[in-house]
Amino acid sequence: MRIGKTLGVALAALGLVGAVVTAPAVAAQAAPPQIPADSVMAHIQQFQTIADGNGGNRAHGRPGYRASADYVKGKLDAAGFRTTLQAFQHAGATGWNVIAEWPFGDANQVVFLGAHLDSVTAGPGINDNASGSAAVLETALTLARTKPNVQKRLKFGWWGAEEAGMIGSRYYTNSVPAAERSRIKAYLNFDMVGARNTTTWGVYTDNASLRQTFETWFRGQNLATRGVNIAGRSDHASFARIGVPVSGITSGNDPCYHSRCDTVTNVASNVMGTATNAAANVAWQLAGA
Ligand code: DPN
Ligand code: ZN
Repeated sequence: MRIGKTLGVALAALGLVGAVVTAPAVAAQAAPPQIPADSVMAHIQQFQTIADGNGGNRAHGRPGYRASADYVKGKLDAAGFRTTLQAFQHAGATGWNVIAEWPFGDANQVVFLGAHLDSVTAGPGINDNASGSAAVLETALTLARTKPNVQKRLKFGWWGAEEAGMIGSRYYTNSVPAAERSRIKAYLNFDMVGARNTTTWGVYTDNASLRQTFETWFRGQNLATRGVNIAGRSDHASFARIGVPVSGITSGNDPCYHSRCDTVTNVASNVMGTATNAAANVAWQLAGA
């Protein structure tokens, strides 16, 4: 039924209703997305430029953070998302979470993807975590571009002040009304997903079924995985705390972790492409696209 409906929509869009066409060429429109690495790297470059123009970082309370939030929100707004800048206070400075909702699918069943948008003050934070921010952003933009039929509601979050102790995501989950908590069926975290020379992908072990969904996708790409336990070190912990099933992925070791050299040259295009397609394919699957 799903294929029939998608096919019909695709035919209508092409103005081919009533014409004789071969099915395979059109059915390809319902396939999971293939996101070009270049599209993701364009965001990475923008985050680097933002850091360069704002004292070399994108940290909480610094102008590079607000510029990062404005960049993400600007892209989402232009793509037709319903977006929110959620302000919070931490250490005498205002921080912001950027939240976007794709207003289709069952609002009682939410699939949430997120990444922290802040860097440390020491550097531009490109692997940590322009990488996850760009992967989630391009996934959201691809959703808006391709408009698959979704059964569940997709939401996206870019968290502030993670480096100060998951402050933004904790603020968000504390603000979620109790009735809404059980509607969030999965939260997937993307933190450090672009490291050069990544050979084995880390998949968070928190939830067996979500973990398996990622692992199956990586296996299909002939990519090796290992189970990782990030515990309380990133924003999935804020969601786990309110009872949401969580997972996520991360790339390999990173010698520039929390340093000045965590620049665009610290991430690889092919790794970013893999991370983004993992995010999108798993999100599409979980949302029943
Ligand atoms: N990205 C680290 C941080 O924000 O400091 C946390 C982390 C460690 C995430 C290891 C993934 C893997
Ligand atoms: Zn991080």
